Amino acid sequence: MTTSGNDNNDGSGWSCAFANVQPAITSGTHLVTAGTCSSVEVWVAAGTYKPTYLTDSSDARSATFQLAANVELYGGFNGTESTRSARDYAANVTTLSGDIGVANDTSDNSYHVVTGATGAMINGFTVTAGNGNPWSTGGGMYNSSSSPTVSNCTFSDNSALAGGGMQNTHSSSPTVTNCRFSGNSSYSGGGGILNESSSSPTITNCTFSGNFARSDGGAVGNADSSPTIANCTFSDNVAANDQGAEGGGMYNVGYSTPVVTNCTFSHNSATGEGGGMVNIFASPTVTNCTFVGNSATSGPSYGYGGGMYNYLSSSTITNCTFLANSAATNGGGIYNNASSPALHNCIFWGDVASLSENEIHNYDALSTPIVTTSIIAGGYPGTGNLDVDPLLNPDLTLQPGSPAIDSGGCGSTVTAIDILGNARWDIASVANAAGGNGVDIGAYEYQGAAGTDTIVTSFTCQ
Ligand SMILES: [Ca+2]
Ligand SMILES: [Ca+2]
Ligand SMILES: [Ca+2]
Repeated sequence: MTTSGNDNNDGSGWSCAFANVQPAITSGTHLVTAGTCSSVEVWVAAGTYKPTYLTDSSDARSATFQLAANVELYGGFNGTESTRSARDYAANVTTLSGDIGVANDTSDNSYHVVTGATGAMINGFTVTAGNGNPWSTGGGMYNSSSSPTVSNCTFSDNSALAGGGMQNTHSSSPTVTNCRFSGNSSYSGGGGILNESSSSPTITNCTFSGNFARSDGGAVGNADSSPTIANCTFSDNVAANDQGAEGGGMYNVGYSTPVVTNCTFSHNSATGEGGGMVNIFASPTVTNCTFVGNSATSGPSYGYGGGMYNYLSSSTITNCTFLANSAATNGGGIYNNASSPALHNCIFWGDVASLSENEIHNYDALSTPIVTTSIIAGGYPGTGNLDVDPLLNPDLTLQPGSPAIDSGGCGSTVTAIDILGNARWDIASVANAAGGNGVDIGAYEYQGAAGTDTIVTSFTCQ
């Protein structure tokens, strides 16, 4: 379909394309229902498209792109391609815009630009200008009891009561890959994405930047939800209000147990607690991640846990690097309240707290983190811990001679690859930690110097 098409066409080729997306989805659904096809691809040429499907015939703002099972929506064509692989979605920007009604006036825009469906796919679009406010969630995309596949999409400048870019609710677990969430905002939680009510998407190779939540979870909020998040970056996201918002990068609450691997959290901020991540009644598994320059900003009543804030949480944190995070009060690196995370093979260095405990602050006697084979500025009790400059490069990789090299310990959460996907390995000339097998401390494994360093074993470290 193209912006110059006609909805009376049959959509079988570029010369007889539809003009709007929804008639193409409907036509595709008919083909699937009739048994003509098991699935249908809808190809959409560059341009800007507005939603036409009303979920409430009395409310123009209910207009949405309603996805359908087995109808795969692909954007990014120039309108001449004969194969899907010939499209270039970066060059041929294909926008699904919720800016209906008065142009550039968001107050009359669609509540949800896109509404998902299980078995549906959306791939290669920019989704923008959704506005769920004041009462709706999921400004960019709304998934309720539906788990579509979302790939190669940009969600930008959407807003909602919650889940500004995307809301996943009632057991919705979409697969979200190679997507970008920027400039989305929510009045309450989850500026970029809010997952709630047993919704546990798989989110891979995504970036979250410049999203905002007025309450909790500038980039991502998880409530009773346990997404799997890998190879993602969270930067410059903000949770802010004057009452103490939490989790600039990620906010986990209510028995959520997300698995977060190979991710970076940098320069996120929260006015209340946890510039990088907050865990409340929630215990994520965080592996091979970096927390750099995140901040909890508002003292004296708030500002706890620049990198991470834990309350009634027992997170498992392995091979993570905390650097230059800051707290306006306590716990520049991490703040534990009735929480005892397991910190294994981690670096806490150069974090700053205005009042006390630059690196690890334990608020009460119930907070007894187990810290092992880690480098902690100022030291920390535990097996194999070091208080020595980890010799980090500006990109957080290890310099030659770093004391982090081969100083990590084994364990079930130690992975055979690091944050970059490089192998973890044992350098012959460097002594290993007691009980270790050559794994380094921190998110990055030192890759050695060619002709100098020798791998002495294949890596097994359980
Ligand atoms: Ca408008
Ligand atoms: Ca090593
Ligand atoms: Ca060694």
